[in-house]
Amino acid sequence: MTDRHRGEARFEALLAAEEKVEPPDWMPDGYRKTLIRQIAQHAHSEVIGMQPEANWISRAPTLKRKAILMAKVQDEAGHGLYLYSAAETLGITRDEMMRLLHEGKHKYSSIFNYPTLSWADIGCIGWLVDGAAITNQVMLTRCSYGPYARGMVRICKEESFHQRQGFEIMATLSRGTPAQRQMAQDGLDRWWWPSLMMFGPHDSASTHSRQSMEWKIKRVSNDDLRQQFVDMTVPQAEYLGLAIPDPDLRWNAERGHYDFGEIDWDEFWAVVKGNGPMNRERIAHKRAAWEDGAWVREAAAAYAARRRDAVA
Ligand code: FAQ
Repeated sequence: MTDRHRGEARFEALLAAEEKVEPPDWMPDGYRKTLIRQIAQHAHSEVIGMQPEANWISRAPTLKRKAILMAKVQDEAGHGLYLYSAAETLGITRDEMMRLLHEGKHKYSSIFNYPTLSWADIGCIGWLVDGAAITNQVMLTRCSYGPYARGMVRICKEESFHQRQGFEIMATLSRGTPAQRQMAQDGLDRWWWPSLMMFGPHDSASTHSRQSMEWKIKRVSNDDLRQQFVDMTVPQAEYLGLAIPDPDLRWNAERGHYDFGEIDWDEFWAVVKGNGPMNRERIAHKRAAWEDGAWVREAAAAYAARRRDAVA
């Protein structure tokens, strides 16, 4: 038996036994490539996702809300760092991931290409966007790749808190003045469909799902996760007294799930391909931050080199 055959057999055995594949283990090239693509995309989403929220730090309605929002945005930066570290264990450098993002060769979640126009949008990001993110990420705690799965455990705990803070903002606005209730409804009207798009194309149009599920990277399909999110969120909207902007939404007793309308897939693909309302601004801001921070990276690298020399 060659080394490659032994590696392949061990990889298959790990998957079958529900054990984790770890960085030194042999893995198929496609498995490594898929993980780098998905984890890098996920990390970029966390980092770009800081922008729409940071837009409201200086305008949060109270000092307490400002402190909470700052902590949340910092959490997202932390998630990005765990995820970049997880991707690095697969043999790609952080500089390379940044280059690919800045050149438009790496994607990030479509959701962060929409603007945050009011304070209610911060509530909607927590309630809906973090809600959708957790729905997707709970399954990733069972991903077959160890560093990604372990990173997701901590991220999910923090995302749950984020979801609660967003829901609390929405609850406060919904119980407020007519203008505040209107602001909450307007936020829901604009964030509902983009939140459903976060789960990706229909299973029939998903290029990676079948293979990723065979490799136990993904555990639940895009459409099944989207359905879980709708079933969880509709009663929450009812509790808030807000109307979900979908005339086709209704409970289907036979299926035991909510039926809902069709996503505008032309809009989804336009956003994914770089033509959403905020794509250009998001990448321009990200690149400027990377360039402005060059001196910090250089100073940190020089400090690390001096310490190495001192130890040697
Ligand atoms: N946006 O074959 P599939 C967050 C692409 S974190 C852009 O189904 P896959 C935290 C997909 O990449 C949110 N592109 O792909 C937070 C592929 O293109 P490619 C991010 C999308 O990978 C909250 C093509 O379409 N979460 O929100 C999208 O099997 C608040 C075909 O799709 C993650 O990244 C999309 N929505 O399934 C931060 C979770 N959907 O790569 C701040 C990890 C699909 O071949 C504030 N990722 N595409 O060029 C995943 O679970 C999966 O990658 C999916 C997509 C489910 C997103």
